[in-house]
This record gives sequence, C-alpha cells and structure tokens, in this order.
Amino acid sequence: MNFFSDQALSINRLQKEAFFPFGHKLHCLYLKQTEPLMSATSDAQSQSNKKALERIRKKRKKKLEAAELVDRIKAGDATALSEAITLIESTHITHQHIAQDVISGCIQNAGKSVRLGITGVPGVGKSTFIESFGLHLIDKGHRVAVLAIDPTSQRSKGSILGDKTRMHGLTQHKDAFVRPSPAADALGGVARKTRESIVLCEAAGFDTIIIETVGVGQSETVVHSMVDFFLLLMLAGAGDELQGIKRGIMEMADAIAINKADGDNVKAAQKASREYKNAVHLFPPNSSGWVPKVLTCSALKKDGLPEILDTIENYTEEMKSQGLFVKKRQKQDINWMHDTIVSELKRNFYNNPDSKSKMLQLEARVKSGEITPFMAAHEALDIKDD
Ligand SMILES: Nc1nc2c(ncn2[C@@H]2O[C@H](COP(=O)(O)OP(=O)(O)O)[C@@H](O)[C@H]2O)c(=O)[nH]1
Ligand SMILES: [Mg+2]
Repeated sequence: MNFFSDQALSINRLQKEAFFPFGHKLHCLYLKQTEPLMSATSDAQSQSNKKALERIRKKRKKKLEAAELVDRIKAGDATALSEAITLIESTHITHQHIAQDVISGCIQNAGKSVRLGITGVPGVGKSTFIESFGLHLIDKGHRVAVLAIDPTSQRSKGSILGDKTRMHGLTQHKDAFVRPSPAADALGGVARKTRESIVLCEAAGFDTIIIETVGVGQSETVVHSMVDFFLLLMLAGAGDELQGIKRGIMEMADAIAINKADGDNVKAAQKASREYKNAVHLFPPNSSGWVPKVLTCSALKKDGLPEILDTIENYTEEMKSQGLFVKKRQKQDINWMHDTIVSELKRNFYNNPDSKSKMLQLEARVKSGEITPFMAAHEALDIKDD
C-alpha cells in the first residue's frame, strides 16, 4: 500500500487543518513526496477537502450558536427564547438541528412549572381571561408564559392581532412571555412545537405556562395531553347549557368556569354554575379522586380570579401529595414518545419510493375487489398471516 496515497493525503490534510494546528511541517513533507501522484486529482481533492472543512466549520458554528442560545435562555433572556422558538417552528433542516441542540441543553432546567390548558368555544373569553389571570399570577410573584395551539391554521392576521391586543398588559410585562400560535401546520406538528416550546419557556424561568386552544375540535385533546390542569371556560344563558362543547371535553376538565359573570349576566351565571355542579357528579370518577370544580368569573371585570388560582393550587398540592403530579407527566411523556414513533414510521413508510409504487398496485387490487383492504395493508407492511 502506498502510504502517500491520495486518500491518505486528503485525510491528513483535513486533520491538520481541522484538529492539528501545529502539524504544519509534517503536512508540507507529505505534499512534497506525493506531488507526482496528486497531479491528476489534486483539484478535485482540494475541492472535496474544502467542502469537508466547510461542513465541520458549519457544524461547530451551529453548536456554538445553540450553546449561546441555551446560556441566554437560562439567564431568562426573552429575545433568545423567541429566537429559539422561531428555530423550533422553522422547516429549515439547519434550524431544526440547532433547535434540537437547544432543547437538549435546556431539558435539565425544564419541568419546574405548572402547565395550564385553557379551552372553550371561540368568543367565550379565553384571551381576555389569560390577560387578566396572567396579570393576577404575576401580582402573586409568578412568571407567566402563554402559548397557543391553533390547528385550523387558516387564522386571519386580524384574529392574531385581536389576541395580541386582548393580551396587551401581558405582552408588555417583563414577567410575561406571549407567543401566538405556530404557522400553518398539521395538528401533530403544532403539538410537537408547543411541547418543545414549553421546555424552553420553563428553562427560561417561567413557572406558569398557559396554553390556549385557539382551534376547536381535536385541539382540546392535544392541549389536555400536555398540561397539568385543564380549565374549561363556558357561557351562561346561551340556550342549551352544553353549547357546542362535547361531553368528552367537559369530562377532561379539572375545573369549569362560567365566564362573563358580570352585569345582567350574574344571575344566569350562578344558575348555570349550579347546573354544572350537579352535572359533574354524574361524570365517571377521575382515577385521582378529583371532582371537577365549578366556578364563575368575569375575565373583563377581573372577578373570581383568586378562587380559580386557589383551585389550581389545591389541585396541584393534592396531586403532588399523592405522587400523581409526576406520574401524569411521565404518562404524557411516554404517550408523546409513542405518538412520535407512530408518526415517524408512517412518514418513513409513505416517503419510501418502493412503498409508493407498491401502494398504487395495492390500491388497484383493493378497488377491483381482488383483495380486502385488511389483506392489502398486511401485504404493504409485509406482515405474514399465520
Ligand atoms: N362582559 C364580558 N365580556 C367578556 C368577558 N371576557 C371576554 N369578554 C368579551 O368577549 C369577546 C371575546 O373575547 P376573547 O377573549 O377574544 O375570546 P376567545 O375567542 O375565547 O379568546 C371580547 O369582546 C371580550 O371583550 C367577560 O368576562 N365579561
Ligand atoms: Mg382567543
């Protein structure tokens, strides 16, 4: 074997430049002795060496960028937090790599918060409530981060602005961080981004994370799967007391607050509250023994907020004393892992060019009735039936 082969040269050159700043003499010696061998391919080599070096430099730069962001986030720098969340939301592969490094760097500092989910039909007053309740929390010495989940993705700029103005006080406050929902995406993608953003907000020292569901339908379930406490806002006197909110969502709630209990609406709110109090006792019992609390509030007049905070504090204390607080989070994390596995498997399967052509053939055979959809699925996945 010729030690001064092209390959050996390229490796040594690369090592010298990347890792051995003092290996200069040795490097020159190689160059001299291998000169005749190199002549034909030297240009191509130097090009590929340059590219390799560039890759190493880029990788290092990314690591440095991520490390710097982690330090700034841990120091409570809101601009760094914003930048990192933008990286999480980016579809650019380089940004995604930096984002993952930032999350890894923050994970040890995360988890020390109470995560609240707020849901209810559009117009019930979620954003107004978050503004008032968030400021109430800050008054009590908390630091509050607000994230939103909007799977509908067709949101107009107007409604984003609407939320920002409704949360004006929080947006301006140094102890608050308000982030509108990520751009158009499938619900799964939005959920991932929100979960990862929670980690960063916690590492930045926010001890209360509020997640608003902006869309309706599936988003309640998704938010429920990532929070410690789930608050459902309802309205009184809007005809049917179960206005548009499915029973399943009511059953997920840890508390129900009848909002807009102000002015002429106070009596109706109290009446609705009595009715819901009776209704929650008919729900299947929660495994923790917690019976959902029913309260009234006015997000606009800032009434009933201390009682809601008391309820949340009682809940977390009770869950922590039974060891259920941590257990619930562990269960959520395990579910998240399984969800990710399923979505990655699905993505890999459908992106594989072989599956694509196989799929067309199988679809044709299902259409013609040659095989059942069940058999076709097994064939696609290469599952042997016994
Ligand atoms: N009277 C009254 N109006 C409220 C209250 N909370 C919210 N609103 C109003 O209800 C409308 C919808 O509120 P918003 O917070 O945007 O609801 P969201 O769609 O659930 O986020 C706005 O005009 C608010 O001013 C309340 O407690 N009392
Ligand atoms: Mg809103």
